[in-house]
Amino acid sequence: MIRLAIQSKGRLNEDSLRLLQDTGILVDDAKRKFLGKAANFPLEVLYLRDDDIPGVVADGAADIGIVGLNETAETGAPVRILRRLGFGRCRLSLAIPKSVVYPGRSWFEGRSIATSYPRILKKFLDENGIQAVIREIRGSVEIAPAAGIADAIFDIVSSGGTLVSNGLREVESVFVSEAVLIGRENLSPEKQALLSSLLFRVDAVQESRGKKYILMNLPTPQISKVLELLPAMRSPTIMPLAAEGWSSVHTVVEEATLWDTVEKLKEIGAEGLLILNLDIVVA
Ligand code: PRT
Ligand code: ZN
Repeated sequence: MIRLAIQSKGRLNEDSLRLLQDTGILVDDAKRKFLGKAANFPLEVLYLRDDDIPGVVADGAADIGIVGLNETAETGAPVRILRRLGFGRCRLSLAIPKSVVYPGRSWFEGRSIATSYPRILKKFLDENGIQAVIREIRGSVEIAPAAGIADAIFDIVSSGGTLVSNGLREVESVFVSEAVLIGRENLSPEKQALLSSLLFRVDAVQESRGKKYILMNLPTPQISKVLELLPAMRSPTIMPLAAEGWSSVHTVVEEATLWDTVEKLKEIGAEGLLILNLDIVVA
């Protein structure tokens, strides 16, 4: 049995559960439950506040966890970053009142900065030789300058909307974060084997995301053009059609550039394009 800690509610909860679901592991979405058990994999799920996850994994109360890289860095817990998971993307930035002229980092010298991330902020200030007062506050950091609590803030930014609506301006982006899968050191051979099997599935899920499966018919002489057009297409499946001089080409394409690709394929004579959702790619 391997034990995974995930956020019980909040921004990472849904994506964490979806990742498990995509790996084919069935857990009940028991938000009010503390500990759940997967129906078809030797895995327990511990639902926690995100702040507690790195410590719980480091202590061994859980073996692995899904949490923001920001929380992992802030706690300084001795855990391994096993995988970057591509959701919960954000950054930790310094922001100042928007009316203030910003000459550069030296502006922070002698100022006070409100944050829930004192450790990451201190590292940045030390690296830049800046002496500033760190005021640690939990929650609603963005109101600190208007409330006269601090001159500036150091906080999570995603769209930037919260800063704007509080009259603040992002001036330094310090730390880039996303959800990560963390693990503790020294797993037993049994747990290590379960972790390897889980990572294998996670990698397959990640590999499949943002991709589509495309099938098309093409005049056979055009096949070399299709290979030029889709350099990512390492080994497309090419099959002759019953109609003389035509082939069927099947491959995987990136969803982000799907429509550009479709247009170009049409230009070189592709017909009967079929675009399908892709469940899993196992490399
Ligand atoms: O209850 P618990 O302690 O578990 O949750 P929490 O309230 O501490 O954390 P939660 O659920 O808000 O966030 C969990 C994690 O999601 C964070 O640690 C980050 O890794 C990640 N994440 C990604 C974010 C954001 N994006 C984000 N935008 N966490 C917080 N925010 C906040 C930000 O501070 C700002 O105040 O959302 C607000 C809106 O951001 P803008 O820039 O889009 O306006
Ligand atoms: Zn939290």
